[in-house]
Amino acid sequence: MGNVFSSIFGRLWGLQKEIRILILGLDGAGKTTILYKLQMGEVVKTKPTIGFNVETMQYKNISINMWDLGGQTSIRPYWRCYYANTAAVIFVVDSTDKERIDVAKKELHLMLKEEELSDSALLVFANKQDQPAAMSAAEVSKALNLVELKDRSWSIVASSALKGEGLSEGLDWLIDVIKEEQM
Ligand code: G3D
Ligand code: MG
Repeated sequence: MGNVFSSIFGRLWGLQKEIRILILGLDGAGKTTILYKLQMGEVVKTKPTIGFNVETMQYKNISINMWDLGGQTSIRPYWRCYYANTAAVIFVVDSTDKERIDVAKKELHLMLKEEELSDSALLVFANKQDQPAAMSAAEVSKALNLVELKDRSWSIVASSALKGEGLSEGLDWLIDVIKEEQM
């Protein structure tokens, strides 16, 4: 994964512009594991001064904000300060969590309605593919109703953060889109 790290973020680095990415998903989906797997450096957990934890990561000109969705509707208005100039949203799904896939769907679509995210590309990781009971990427895509998304570049990629599989494929796609649409 060290190679993945240097090639992907080396390419982002070359863009010479601050890039903001949000990594979202229900708790336990695998967001933190994905960041560590990509060797993004230290993940800093902020003190929950306004009622929720935002983990932030800064690497060169990439700024990543990451938080857990679900059951947090009352504090959602505060998230706006993190939306501005967001190039991309990475939405991580635990593909084994069939019980909460509807919650994930609701949260995803609610988030994408935000005006400030209207130009953001969307990458979905159908994570935990190493588990036998995992839904396939196609099944997750259907459950999240991704085909309903209009006027947005999106893609879904099967991943196993545990094994480091699918991550570079997904990020490669995302970087190409960011380059095409925002540079
Ligand atoms: P979050 O940051 O989205 O809340 P985490 O999720 O990254 O903390 O991951 C939650 C749990 O799922 C962790 O297990 C982690 O190891 C596991 N996990 C993450 N990605 C994968 C994956 O691709 N496959 C499998 N099998 N497990 C994964 P623990 O046991 O530490 O709670
Ligand atoms: Mg986490």
